[in-house]
Formats: sequence, C-alpha cells, structure tokens
Amino acid sequence: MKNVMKSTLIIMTVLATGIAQAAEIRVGLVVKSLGNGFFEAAHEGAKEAAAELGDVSIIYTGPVTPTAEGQIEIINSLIAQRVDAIAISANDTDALVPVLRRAQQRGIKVVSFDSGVAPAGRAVHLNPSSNELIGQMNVELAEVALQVTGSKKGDIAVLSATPTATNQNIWIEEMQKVLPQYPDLNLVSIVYGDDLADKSYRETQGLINSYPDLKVIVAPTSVGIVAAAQAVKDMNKTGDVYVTGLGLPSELAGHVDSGVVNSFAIWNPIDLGYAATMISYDLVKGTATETEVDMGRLGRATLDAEGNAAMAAPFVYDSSNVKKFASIF
Ligand code: RAM
Repeated sequence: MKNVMKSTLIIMTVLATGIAQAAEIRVGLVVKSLGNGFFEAAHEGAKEAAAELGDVSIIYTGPVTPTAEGQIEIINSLIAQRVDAIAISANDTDALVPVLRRAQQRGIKVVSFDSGVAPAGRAVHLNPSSNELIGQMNVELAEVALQVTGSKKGDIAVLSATPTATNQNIWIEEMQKVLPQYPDLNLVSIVYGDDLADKSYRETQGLINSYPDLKVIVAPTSVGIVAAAQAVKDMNKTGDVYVTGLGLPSELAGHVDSGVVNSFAIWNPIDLGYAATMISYDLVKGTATETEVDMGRLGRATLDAEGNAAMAAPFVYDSSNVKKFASIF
C-alpha cells in the first residue's frame, strides 16, 4: 500500500512538473519578414529576455515577404495555438487591427514594436526612439553625406521599405518636416524597395538613371540601405552618390570601407527585441500600468495616452566605430 502511495505521489509530481512546463508564457514574435538581419538581432534579444525571465518561450515567426496578408495568416495561427502574447512589427498600421482585436478578445496581450499597429489593435507600441529624432537624424546624415561629395547643393532621394510600413512612413514624414531647414538638400523622389534586396537594388538603379544630379540616397531601412550601397558600387558611382540611412554595422562595414557609405545610424536591435519581450511579459503578468511598462535591464518606459513608448536614441556609425559594432549586430 505504502509503495502504491509512493508511486502515485511520483506520478503526481511528474504530472505537476508537466503542468508547470505547459504553463510557460509563450510570446509570438512576429516580424515584418523572415531573413532580415535586423529582426534576427531582435530575436536574439527576445531570447535573452526569455532566458532572464525563466518561464517564457519565444515563437519567432513572420511571412517570407513583408505583407500584411502574410502576417494576418500567422496571427490567426498564433491565436489557434493560444499564445499568451504577440509582439509584432507591423507591415500595415490598420490592416492588422481586426485580427489583433480578435487576439485581444481571446485574452492574448498584444504589443507592437519597431513598426506600429493602430491603438485599437494593441495595448502598447514600443518605438525604437523618438520618431522626430529619427527623422531629423536621417536628414542630418544626408547633409553630412552631401558635404562629403564636396557639393554645396544637391538632389537627394529616399529609398523606403514597403509603402504601408508604419515606421518608415512616420520617419519620412518627420524628415519632410525638417527638410525646409536644409535648403541645400533637394528631395526629388521617394521610392519603395519593399524591404526586398532585389527590388531595392532595382529602385536604386532607377533613381540613379533618372536623376543625374543625385548626390545622396537615404534608406531608412536596413534591407534597402545595403541594396542601395551595392547598386551604387556596381554602377561605379562611388564618390558621386552616397548612401546613408538606417542599417546594421555588420551589414554595412564593407560599404563604409569601400566609401559608398560615409555614415549611418541605428539603435540596438537586440535591445529592441529584448524590451518588446519584457513588455509582453509585464502585460501577461498584469504588472504593467496605464502609464508605465517594464523593460527589464533597460529600465521602465513611460507610456503616452495612446500607449506609445520609446526605447533609446539612435547611434551614428562611421569608419571610426563600425568595425567594433559589426561583431555585435
Ligand atoms: C528594416 C525594417 C525595420 C526597420 C529597420 C531600420 O529592417 O524595415 O522595420 O526598423 O529596417
């Protein structure tokens, strides 16, 4: 009898452990598209947060190409899997709202990060930095690049990601607000490479062929900036046309070396994935407040009335520091 009780106890313990494991908090990290180094770095940060928290697992997922349709399909599958939270970088501000509302109605906490969802579809949006600052920084980078060409005045163009990307659209809007303060920069065109290397490459070729006085291409996308730099190099325009914007040191060190890129900026993408995961956890645990969320080792972030928070200021990279950071992200 004693033995029977003992084995029952063991079975119950095993079951309880099984239950404890099943109660792990699962966060679906939905990115704009797979194969983008920026999001792979964010995934590293999400895994770091999960390891620190101990009871979190990350489901890293995203469509093959950056479309809202692809993300809707993925969100539906995460709802079916009954995840606890979804942290998403959105391919469209509004198109994801209905499906994310459905997720929220089923008790799933939703955070957008990097590229936002409209407030109705999420509880919190984490901006990497202040949008105003990012816009201004991109214009300043263009100004520096123009000076490097030795021209006093010059045409500039923007190579963006998709036309529906919340983040790039806001940053371009912010750029346009400050451009009048830089009369030497003449914005001639905004084109969309859709965060696809081949389309971004072709759009860059188109810009160079259409605007003979083009001096600077600003690509506020880590995919676009690399493709643009490669196109400029392949068209033998190094020194005539400079590429700048937002990108990863690991993907741009070579282009800084060859002189196609003078300087560019980015925030820490690892920290961004880490912070988005920490915020998701804070919401699932019910410890977040209306005005503040926890970002773990990055401290607490203040939320505005629409649930927007910002992480940290972007950092500028050039030949003096790009190699040092290239091994990190
Ligand atoms: C691309 C994506 C992402 C953006 C970075 C800078 O990887 O468009 O959303 O934040 O570039």
